[in-house]
Amino acid sequence: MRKRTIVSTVSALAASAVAAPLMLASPAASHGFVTGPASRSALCGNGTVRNCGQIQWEPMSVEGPKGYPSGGPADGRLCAGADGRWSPLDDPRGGNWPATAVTSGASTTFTWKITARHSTSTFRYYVTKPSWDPTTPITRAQLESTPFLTVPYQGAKPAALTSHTGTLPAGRTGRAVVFAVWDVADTNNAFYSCSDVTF
Ligand SMILES: [Cu+2]
Repeated sequence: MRKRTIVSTVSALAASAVAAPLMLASPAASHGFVTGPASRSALCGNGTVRNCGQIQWEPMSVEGPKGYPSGGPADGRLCAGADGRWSPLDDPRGGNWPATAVTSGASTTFTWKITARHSTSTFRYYVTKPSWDPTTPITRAQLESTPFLTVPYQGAKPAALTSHTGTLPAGRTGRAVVFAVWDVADTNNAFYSCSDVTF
């Protein structure tokens, strides 16, 4: 009897030892981020940009409340999905984030690395207005009110490597930020991503 008790205690310990790392691992294993044109998360995750804080370890985790623009993250907290852990993504860094060259009015492909394939409503892509000041955090007023690209999924799950192609607005010069929104269908959350580009 005594021996049985010891054996079952040991198995319970073994079971919890297995379960704990899995529970810790799941947040980092989830979600997704824009790899091209490189998002701020991607640049922090691959070491191109330093002093990013925790986002460097999990660039795929910029998740916040959905409902942009009527809901969602507050102005000035859009790039971090209003998650304080990722607030360095909202820091304009004096307008000096590395920017990917894009062509105004041309077809452009946006690529996500997706590590958890959530059932999806839409992917939406917004760009800053020509009047945007790159030295200030991004607000709704600084973004075009209509996405230049909307991709409906109707609940389907995106592939691990997902690409969407759309046409950037014509007649643009200088720096801009593409603000990408991945609306998850079956949770209250969305993923947010800011990519600095230069026309
Ligand atoms: Cu996820």
